[in-house]
Amino acid sequence: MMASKGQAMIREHAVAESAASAEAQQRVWDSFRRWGYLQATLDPLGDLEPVSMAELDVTGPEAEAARRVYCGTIGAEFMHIADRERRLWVQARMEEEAPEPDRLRILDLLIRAEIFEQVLQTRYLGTKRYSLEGECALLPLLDSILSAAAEHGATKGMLAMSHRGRLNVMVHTVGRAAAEVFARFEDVDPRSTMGSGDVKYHMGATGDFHAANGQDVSIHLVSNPSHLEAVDPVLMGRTRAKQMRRGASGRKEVIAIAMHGDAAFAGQGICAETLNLCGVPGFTVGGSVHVIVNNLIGFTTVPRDSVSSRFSSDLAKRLDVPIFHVNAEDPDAVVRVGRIALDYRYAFGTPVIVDLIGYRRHGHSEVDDPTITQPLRYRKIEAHPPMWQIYAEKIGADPQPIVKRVREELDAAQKEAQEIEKRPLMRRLPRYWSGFTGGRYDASCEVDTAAPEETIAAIGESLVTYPDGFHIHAKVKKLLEQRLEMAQGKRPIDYGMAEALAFGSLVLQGVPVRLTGQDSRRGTFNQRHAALIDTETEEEYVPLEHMAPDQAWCEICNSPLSEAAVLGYEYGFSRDFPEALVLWEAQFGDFANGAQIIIDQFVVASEDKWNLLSGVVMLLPHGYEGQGPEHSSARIERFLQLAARDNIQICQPSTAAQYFHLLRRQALRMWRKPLVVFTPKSMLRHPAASSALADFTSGRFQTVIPDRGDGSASRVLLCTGKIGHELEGERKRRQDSSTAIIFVDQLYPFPEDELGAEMDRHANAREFVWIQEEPGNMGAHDFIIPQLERLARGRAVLSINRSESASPSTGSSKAHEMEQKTLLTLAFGI
Ligand SMILES: Cc1ncc(C[n+]2csc(CCOP(=O)(O)OP(=O)(O)O)c2C)c(N)n1
Repeated sequence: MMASKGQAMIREHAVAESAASAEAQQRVWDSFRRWGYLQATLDPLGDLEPVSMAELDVTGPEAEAARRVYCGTIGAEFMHIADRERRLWVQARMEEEAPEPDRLRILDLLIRAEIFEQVLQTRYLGTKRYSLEGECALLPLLDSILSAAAEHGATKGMLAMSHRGRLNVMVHTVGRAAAEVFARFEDVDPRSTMGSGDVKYHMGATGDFHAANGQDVSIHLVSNPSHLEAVDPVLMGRTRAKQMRRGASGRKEVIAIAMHGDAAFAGQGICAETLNLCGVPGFTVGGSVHVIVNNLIGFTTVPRDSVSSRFSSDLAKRLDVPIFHVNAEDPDAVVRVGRIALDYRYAFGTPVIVDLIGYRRHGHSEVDDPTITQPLRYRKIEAHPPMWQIYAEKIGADPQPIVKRVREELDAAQKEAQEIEKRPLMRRLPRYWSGFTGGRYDASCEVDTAAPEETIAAIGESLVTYPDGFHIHAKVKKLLEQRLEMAQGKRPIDYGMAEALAFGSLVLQGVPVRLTGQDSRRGTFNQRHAALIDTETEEEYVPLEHMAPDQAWCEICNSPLSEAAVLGYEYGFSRDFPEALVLWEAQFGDFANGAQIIIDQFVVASEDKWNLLSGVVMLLPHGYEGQGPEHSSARIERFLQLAARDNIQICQPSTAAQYFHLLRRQALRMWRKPLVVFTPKSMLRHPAASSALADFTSGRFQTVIPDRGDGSASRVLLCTGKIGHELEGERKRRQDSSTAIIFVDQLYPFPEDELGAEMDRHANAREFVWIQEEPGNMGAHDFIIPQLERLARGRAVLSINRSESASPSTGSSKAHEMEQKTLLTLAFGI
């Protein structure tokens, strides 16, 4: 039967109305999806007030349903993610019915966390432990994250965190025995820690986590310094190294979990630098998990004074990644978020952020009174019951039997602690560290670093070979032709080629090479050209990756414009790839101080503090060439001041062959020490610094380059780096035969025997003159003069340098030239 015109109109009207109402409902839901987190109930103490939003000022059943999802104890920020599939993924997980958690497992962890702190408090009153109380939900959160990771195939969890709750996490997540942690509170024999070791809440720890599904996940909590967040890039570098060791399944098997303080995450620039590494191919770890242990305070400073936006997590909004805020006093929501976060990481391979909002029951440490600065908040906290009590009541469980059992366990552990031998615990390193050594230098570690002539020729061939049809840039083609001639002994070998030969020979010997830095693929000074670029397609070809089918891998990557995060990353990488040559290159050495915390806290001190070795190399272009105060000095003086007990090596190779042998020495010796190399700029292609092929096929790195004369000089100039070549040029110009020039290519460990012998050889010398380009208060001056005075055996030791200065160099190239001329004149004139 045909419908009448009137009936059809009614139907059309109804359809339009329902479409309009579906659209309106959609709008309501979308408003909550986008803004709901601003009105979510996130702060257990209610100090974080909801933001009033016109978009959320709606009523009706749809609004109520959306409000329940998005303004409860989870606040999800995900609508800024550009990829619709990812937004829909988060939306679906938020809007599905919350799964039933294992509430007794949660309760057990909450009780354990709290009672552990209480036992420490009563037994070791007056010691700092940086209690987790107020944020005990961190334990169920980590439990949920790691259990989910185990289901996804993770076998290794790499964790980093600062002081807060660290001891608790060591016991309950990393699986260390409580007795072991207690033992660190007992008196340690001072003779075993003098001048080394670290406080208990910085030490790393390794153990096993027992996931909910019964699987074990091996956990490593990374050692970290007091400098908040400095460990972040180290964690990422270590994770990448461990992933690479496992090959294709590495990203699935190894997961990085970084915990942050709310004040530190907002304030420390290294967090931004580290997050920015996440999607860069040479640095990605396939998604890291970040937990902000947000107690809404940093020491005595409230969020108003420590972050310019509502959440300290806002920093992470620069990335296309979800942020989940969650009220720490709703443990069911906390574990749900942990699960969603992990599933997201495994679905999309990006970082994910969990902002766990709770409070801090005590002061910054337990010996600190917080009522002076936050009297009202702390009055509230004092009246607030511990989380496990609230939770037990909520789920209707009797907590007392668990409390009793945990207390008994911890009492027994504390007794056991008194019996444990009172010395710092040394951790066993992974197997791949076996054979490598640290400690004091011993000449028996030296190895042959020369390469046979045929090998050099073959490497040379491979280095200049690229696929048929590859459109090579005319300038690069010329450079490659020259490199081939260098490898064939037809022209002297320059630094760029020396480095390529070092890398090429190492990968052929099975030693992997990883070099990162700003513009490192081409090289700041147009000297490297590790990647050839097709002029028609911009396709890249890296000859070092195609040397031989069974070669080791070679990664030469441009890095983001960061020093701290990238050096931290490479330091971390070197910690888990000791058999590789791992290098970080500064654009100019002057910028390395952007990574000062990494240098001070990790590179130079980690062996002393934590007995952890690294062979990371820092390439720092250095030299006074009239380019101004920030393009002259890598601050030799600072590195020398940091050197003690053979903790690092500080070298300035004065020729291409020296550089070749130095790099190979670093990789092939089993002695693992960070190496700081002051590298050249203008000298990169200078004939005086180039070397003959024979210097690569024989010899090794010389810590001291003796004068070429017969030892009859009456005056001896000692120097390091570029100035030495300038002095040699000046000596030649003057036809001076009474002056000797000695290059000190290794400043530390100080080559006492080699330099002493060379100084002794100059028996007629009346004086020894240290000459440097740097001002008198910089460079090697203060370090080396006392050493020279000792080795001169009573003969005069003088020095020539630029006048003391607050800034490393003049900004005027004319003034620079005059100064440089004066240095040379003085060198031969006084
Ligand atoms: C780089 C750095 N600056 C300053 C300090 C001193 N300091 C130690 S803890 C702390 C407050 C940290 O607050 P937050 O990050 O919120 O972590 P919480 O202690 O509240 O867990 C400060 C300023 C430090 N350790 N590191």
